[in-house]
Amino acid sequence: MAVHADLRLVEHDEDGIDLAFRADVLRGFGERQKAVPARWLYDLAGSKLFEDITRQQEYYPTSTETRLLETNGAEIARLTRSDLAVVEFGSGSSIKTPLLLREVAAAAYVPVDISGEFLRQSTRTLAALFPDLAIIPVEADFLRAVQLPASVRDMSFLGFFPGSTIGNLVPHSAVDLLRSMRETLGEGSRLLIGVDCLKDESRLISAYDDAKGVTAAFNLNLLHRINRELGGDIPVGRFHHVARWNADWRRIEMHLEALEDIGFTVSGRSFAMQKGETIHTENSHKYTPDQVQLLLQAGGWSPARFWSDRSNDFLLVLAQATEQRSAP
Ligand code: AVI
Repeated sequence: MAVHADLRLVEHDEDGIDLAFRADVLRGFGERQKAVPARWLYDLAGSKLFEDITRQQEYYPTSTETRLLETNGAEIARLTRSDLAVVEFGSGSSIKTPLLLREVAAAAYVPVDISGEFLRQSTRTLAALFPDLAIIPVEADFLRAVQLPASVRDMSFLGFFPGSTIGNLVPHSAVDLLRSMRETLGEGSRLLIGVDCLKDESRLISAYDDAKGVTAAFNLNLLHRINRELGGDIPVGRFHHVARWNADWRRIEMHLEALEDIGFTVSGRSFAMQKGETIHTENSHKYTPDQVQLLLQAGGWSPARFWSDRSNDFLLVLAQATEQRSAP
């Protein structure tokens, strides 16, 4: 087993409060349309609930992408080099990673994730599955360029960004992220990315509002987290989960809707919400293949190969870092 710690610390105040979390919540609650960045949905409980979502029958992206990786793994391996370091962005529990690591000739695996606890857990699981692989976790916000550990710097890199997490960013931030990944991985690198495609609205709504209420619990967990970590007294039971299709932006939006007029405090600041008012907690953009191509190109990546399922529900794309040269 080769597990190296290269963990960066998130900034906390003297009471152990995550300063970035508090700043985002207080700013977001002060806006006309209340909103909290979706990254805060993923504490340990949120990450576990998300894993549970991926097992719900209505949530097709995970099963579809898994099949695409299983079916096309050998071809992906042929299109990538040996002495490879697989760098997974937002690795979470690294559930799909074994599918890739079994196929490509990887000498090292670098999971990059903001959740340290989750990162450590998944690192242990993968180390047991791949005893000869160097696993070098990096606790960092992958939305910015990340400095890769010195021990892998001479390897060729395959970025791995499955799950259509790119869809959780508004398009201009998605392009910024692709550029950051290009900066992190550098010249000659490749990126394997999964993107959820535009489809029938009713299927999308049930995928984000499953019958067992797992997505609802995932969304409401954010309020529990705020209460627990930021000293809040939000009456969680007076909110409910809403999944909406926004046709202009071609995205599913998750909101937490107040069921009655309420008041609460967070970190000593008071907030009020009227019945029907919402806190916007997540966007999940859905793209056509042409839009995926444009997004990647704008982010500094040249798509080399697209794989899709029969119903074109989901796309897996292998792209290479576009050579940097002057424009004509
Ligand atoms: C992580 N991300 C790609 C999921 C999605 O489908 O947008 C998050 C999610 N939210 C609710 N269900 C799933």
